[in-house]
Amino acid sequence: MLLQLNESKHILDAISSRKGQVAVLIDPDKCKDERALVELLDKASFAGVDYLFVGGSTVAQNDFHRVIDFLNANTEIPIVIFPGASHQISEKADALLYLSLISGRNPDFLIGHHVQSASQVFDMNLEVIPTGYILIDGGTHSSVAYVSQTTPIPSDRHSIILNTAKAGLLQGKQIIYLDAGSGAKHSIPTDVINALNELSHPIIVGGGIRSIEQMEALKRAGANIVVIGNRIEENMDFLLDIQAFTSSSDKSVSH
Ligand code: 1GP
Repeated sequence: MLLQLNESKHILDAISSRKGQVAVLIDPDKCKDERALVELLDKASFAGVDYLFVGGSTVAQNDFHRVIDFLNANTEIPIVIFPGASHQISEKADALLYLSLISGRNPDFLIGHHVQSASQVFDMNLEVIPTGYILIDGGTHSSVAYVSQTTPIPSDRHSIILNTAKAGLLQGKQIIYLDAGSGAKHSIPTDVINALNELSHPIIVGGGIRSIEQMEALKRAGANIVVIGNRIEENMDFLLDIQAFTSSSDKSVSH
């Protein structure tokens, strides 16, 4: 049988189309309660959230599939996999951020997990988005740094961050994802995003984003997507504030 790589680009085009989009990160590890998920979906859809990112550093396969299946059946918001490992793939999502942890030097997270799942992913009806994943020091020892056994780049080393992003793009990555790690004390500084703007590729930013002011600043600096995890896990009503943020964004303007 001839394997066929899926070449659709709907989600990549949507991500590229404008700055200041919002993704809510759903960690299936923490979603045991279906009623809470229903409430989250209601509020996320009211808030005009653009994407649901699903994944995590320590997620069990059955929890991953349970949550993806539930989202697939219950929301129109695009589901994008943000995988922590090779078992976090499903055709029921709209896209897969095909992450390589290019700030690290752990071969498992540069190519190892990819080889394990390549045959399955290659044959899936799933948009695959090559993504250069750069871990930046956010002032805490993050789960992803621990699990990947890699060292984040200090946030003031702009030339290392820029050269890492450039190397990723030269390897064919379509997006750069800057992550300060879940629960970071300091989110990605806006001057890091400014330093990458010359690359003219979409930028996703996450880790430690807890206020609308931070979201506004990251959007102004040029982030295409800001990702919020913990802040919403702690209090879903933050989505009501996000509604004001998304409705003030001019969705017709492309950059
Ligand atoms: C996704 O790691 C982030 O990139 C999520 O971080 O949970 O701190 O929002 P928070």
